[in-house]
Amino acid sequence: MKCRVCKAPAFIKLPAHNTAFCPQHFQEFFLRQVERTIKKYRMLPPGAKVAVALSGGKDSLVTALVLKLLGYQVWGFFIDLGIEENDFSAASRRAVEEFCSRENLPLEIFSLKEHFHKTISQLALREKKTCALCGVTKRHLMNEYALKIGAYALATGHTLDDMAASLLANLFRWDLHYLSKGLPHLPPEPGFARKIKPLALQGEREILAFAQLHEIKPVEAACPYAREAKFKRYKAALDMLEEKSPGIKRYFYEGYTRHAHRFREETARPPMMSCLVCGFPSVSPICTFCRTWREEEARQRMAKKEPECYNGHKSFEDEVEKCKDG
Ligand code: Q46
Ligand code: ZN
Ligand code: ZN
Repeated sequence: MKCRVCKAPAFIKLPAHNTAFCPQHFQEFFLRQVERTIKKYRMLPPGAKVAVALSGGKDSLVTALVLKLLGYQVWGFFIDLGIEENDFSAASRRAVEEFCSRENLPLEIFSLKEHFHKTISQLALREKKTCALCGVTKRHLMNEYALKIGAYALATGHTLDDMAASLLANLFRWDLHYLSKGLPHLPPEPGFARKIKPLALQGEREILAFAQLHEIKPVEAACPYAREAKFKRYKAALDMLEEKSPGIKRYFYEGYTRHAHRFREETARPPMMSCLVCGFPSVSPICTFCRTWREEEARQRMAKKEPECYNGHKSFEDEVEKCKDG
């Protein structure tokens, strides 16, 4: 197989695009593709300041590098979750620090242990839904960081495989709320930063090849709490379809982005109020983040508040129960 442009030996074959490239022309192709995605979904104006959520995995590191190469101001943000099993958090932190120092990118590290004297590992001892609370935690802190630095948008490393698999999962459940929120660009709302996913149309193979080309060294350890069996099944089903019909994942997801507004009309937003502790929008008087990490402060605030403001929940303990139930 030869490079489509220069006929040198191919470094990567891309069946979805019915083509192959040498390293140099793959690099140009990949950057052009991401640039098109950014333009297509009007994610960023030229040279904008972008907060990039870095986990230490290849997808978020590639997102940061691509945005840098496309001329955006990248500000890295890493959350140290304090997961000691598999050396997960320490190894992730090292991967992010090494990457940012090599690429000369500013990096802010937020340590849960330093700020709240608690970690995800400790939380996991008493909470069953570790991943759900970890997700809430990350989303809250990333949003806070993007707003704090005045970034035009908050970028995450979700790939085409991620977007297509969650679309499939949400369709199977007919989860209209999530079906309205699966777009690669979610505009800002009061209290919420703009959210973008620049790799939303890029497949894992291409991203892996780009990471190898740039000698990106992602964390190899896996989070011990990952329970992705169901999500992996959706990915495997899509991989099987992609093998038979190259390009089908992209067709599936891109088609959705044209029709997502139909789901939006169907889903009413729950009434928003401001969390009594952090002031960010919340569906209950104290947001899940503050209930989880600022328990004492949350308890004090709830004690001062009149019961009718509690959405029918009379005490902080009731609020915690509500959160546990999902
Ligand atoms: S870090 Fe957190 Fe993930 Fe680990 S505890 Fe679950 S959500 S699996 S991406
Ligand atoms: Zn070439
Ligand atoms: Zn809060």
